[in-house]
Amino acid sequence: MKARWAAVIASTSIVRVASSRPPNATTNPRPEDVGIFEDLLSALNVMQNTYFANWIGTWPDGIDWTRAVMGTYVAATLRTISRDMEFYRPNTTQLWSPYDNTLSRYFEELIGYYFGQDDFAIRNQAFDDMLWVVLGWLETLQYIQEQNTRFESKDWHGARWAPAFAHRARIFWELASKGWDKKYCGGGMMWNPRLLPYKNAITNELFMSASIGMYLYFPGDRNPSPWAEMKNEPKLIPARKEDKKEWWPPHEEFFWRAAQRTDWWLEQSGMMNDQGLWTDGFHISGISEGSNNTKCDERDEMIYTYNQGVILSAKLGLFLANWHVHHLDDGHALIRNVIRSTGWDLSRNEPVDDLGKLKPGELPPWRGLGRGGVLEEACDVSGDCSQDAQTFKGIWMHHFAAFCGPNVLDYTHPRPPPGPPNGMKAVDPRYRDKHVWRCLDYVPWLKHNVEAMMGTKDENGKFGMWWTVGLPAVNVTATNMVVTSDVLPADYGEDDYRNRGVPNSWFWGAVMPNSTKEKGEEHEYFRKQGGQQRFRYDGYGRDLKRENKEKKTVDAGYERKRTDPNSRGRGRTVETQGGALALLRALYEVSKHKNMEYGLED
Ligand SMILES: *[C@@H]1O[C@H](CO)[C@@H](O)[C@H](O)[C@H]1NC(C)=O
Ligand SMILES: *[C@@H]1O[C@H](CO)[C@@H](O)[C@H](O)[C@H]1NC(C)=O
Ligand SMILES: *[C@@H]1O[C@H](CO)[C@@H](O)[C@H](O)[C@H]1NC(C)=O
Ligand SMILES: *[C@@H]1O[C@H](CO)[C@@H](O)[C@H](O)[C@H]1NC(C)=O
Ligand SMILES: CC(=O)N[C@H]1CO[C@H](CO)[C@@H](O)[C@@H]1O
Repeated sequence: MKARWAAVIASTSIVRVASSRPPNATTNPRPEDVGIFEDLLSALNVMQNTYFANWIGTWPDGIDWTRAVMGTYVAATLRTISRDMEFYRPNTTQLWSPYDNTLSRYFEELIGYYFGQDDFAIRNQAFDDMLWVVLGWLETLQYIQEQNTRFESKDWHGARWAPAFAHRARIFWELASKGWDKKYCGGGMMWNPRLLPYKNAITNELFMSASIGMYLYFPGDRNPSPWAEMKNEPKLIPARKEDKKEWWPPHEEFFWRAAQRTDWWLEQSGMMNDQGLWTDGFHISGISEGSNNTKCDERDEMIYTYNQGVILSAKLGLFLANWHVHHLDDGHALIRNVIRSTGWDLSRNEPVDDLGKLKPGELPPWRGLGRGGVLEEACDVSGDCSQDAQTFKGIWMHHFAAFCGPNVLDYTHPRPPPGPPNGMKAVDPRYRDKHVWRCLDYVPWLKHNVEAMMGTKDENGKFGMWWTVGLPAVNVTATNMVVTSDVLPADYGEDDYRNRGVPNSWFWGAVMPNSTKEKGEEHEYFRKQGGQQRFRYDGYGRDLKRENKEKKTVDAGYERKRTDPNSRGRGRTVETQGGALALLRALYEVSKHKNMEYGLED
C-alpha cells in the first residue's frame, strides 16, 4: 500500500515544481519588500482560516456576489505568491515543501468553492452578479495557465480543472450577455432583468472586463452541457462543430467586439461626472408612469469606489488586444482622478491636507472619494456600510493591480494572445515602459493607504473597513469623533440602498452626533444575526433590547470594541479582510516594477 502510494506520487508532477524559476531570472528579481509579502500571506491565511468553511466550500458569511469576489482575490493572490514564493523557498529536500503546501491548500479551497458556489441561485440574480462569477473563474484560469507553464511537461495537476472552470465562465458570460439592450439609451447592459430599467456603470464595466477577459484568457470549452433554461434559446456565443460536436474555441473575436462595443457605449453615455469619476448609473424618467421615454436622463450621482475600478482591468485588456494606447491613457486619467479625490497630491507625494494639525477626534476633510490621501467609501465615516459597500474598496484595488501590476506586460509572462489588429506579437516595450513609469508614480500613495489599513488590524489579524482611522496621525474613535460638515460626504444622509442598507451598530459606539437615525427607528439588522431580525434603536445606534442582554457578558475587549470605529455596523467581515488582501497585493505587485528591467534607470 505504502509503496504503491509512493509510486503514485513519483509518477505525477505534483511532487516538484519542475522548472518554477522563470527562464530569465534577472528579469524577475527578488520582490521589493519581503515584509509586504509576509503581510499578504498572513492576510490570506486569516481570511481563509476565519471565514472559509471547507465542508461547504464557501465563505458562509458572504453573499453570492461577494463570495465570487473573494474567490477572485484568492486566485489572484495565488498568481502572485506562486511566482514569488520561489524566492522564499527554503532549500529543502522534502518531497512536499511548505511552498507546495501553501499553494495547494488555497487552490484546493478554490476547487471546493467551485462546488460550493450557488450557481443555480446566481443565474436568477442581476446581470452584475453573474459577471463576478465570470471574472472569478477567468482569474483562476490564468493562475492555472501560469502554473502550467512552470512545468516543462505542461501537466501541472491543477490544469485538470481548467475545463470545468472554463465551462462555468462561458455559461455565465452567456447568461449575462442577455442583459445587453438596444431599446433604452442606445445600448448598454441592463442591471437587473426583473427591475425597472437601470443602466449602471458596474454592470457595463463588468461586461467589458469579462468580455475582454474571455477573449484573452478563456481556454475554450468542449462541454456542450446546456442549462435547462438555455436549451431552447439561441446560443449567443458562436460555436464550432467538430466530429458533429459543438465546441467553443479560445480567443474568439466575438468577445473582443462585445468589450469594444461596451467601451464605446459607456464612453458616450454621459455617466462620468465633472470630476472625471464614474457615477452610479442612469434611470429612465417617467417609465413607471407609463411614459414611452427611452433616454438615459436621470443620473444617480453617487460615487462608489468600485465603479472606478472594474473598468481598469477592462481597459488594460482592450489595450492588450489591439495596442491602442488610448485605453491605457483612459485608465491612468481615471486613476489620477481617484487619487486626487482621496486628498492626495501626486506631485508632492503627500496628502493635500496637513494631517499633523489634527486634534484627537478630528478627521481630515472629505475630498470626494476619501480623505487624508486614503481611499474611503462614503459610508465609512458613519459606519453603516452594507455588505456590498464593504466589498467595494477591495474591488478597486484588485482591478487597479490588474491594470498596473507587472503580470501581463512583464516579458517573462506568457504572452497574451493577439488582438484582431495585431497578430501574435508581444507588447511593444515603448508602450510598456511608459505605462510602468506612470504606475510607479502611484506607489507612494499605495504605501500610504497600506500604512493606514495596517492600523486597523485587530488582535486576531482581522482588518477593518475604514482604513483612514488607521493612519498614525488620525486619532479618532467611535466615541471622540468630531463630525463637522466638511468631514461628511456631500451625499450624507441620502437614502441609498447600498450604503444605507445596514444601520449603525446596535451596541458599540456609532454615537454619531447629528445621527440620521430617528429615536426608536426600526432597521433590519444584517443577515448574519439570523435572518431578517428587527431591532429597536435608541437614537444613538444602540439596540435597546440587545444592550441589556450584552451588558452581562462584557468581554475584555469591550472598551476597544466600543471605541474602535471599525467595530461599528457590520464590523470586520470576510469582505473587509478581502479588501485588505487586495490592497496589500496591489502594493506588492505594483512596487515590484521597481526591480524590473523596463528601461528604468537605477
Ligand atoms: C535576460 O534577459 C535580458 C533581456 O532580455 C538579456 O539581455 C540577458 O542576456 C538574459 N540573460 C540570460 C541569462 O538569459
Ligand atoms: C541545497 O542544499 C544541499 C545540501 O545542503 C546542497 O548540496 C545544494 O547545493 C543546495 N542547493 C541550492 C540550490 O542551494
Ligand atoms: C406611448 O406609445 C403608445 C404607442 O405608440 C401610445 O399609444 C401612447 O399614447 C404613448 N404614451 C405616452 C405617454 O406618450
Ligand atoms: C487620542 O485621543 C484621546 C482623547 O480622545 C487621548 O486620550 C489619547 O491620548 C490620544 N492618543 C494619542 C496617541 O494621541
Ligand atoms: C441638526 C443638529 O442636531 N445639528 C447639530 C449637529 O452638531 C452640532 C455640533 O455638535 C450642533 O451645533 C448642531 O446643532
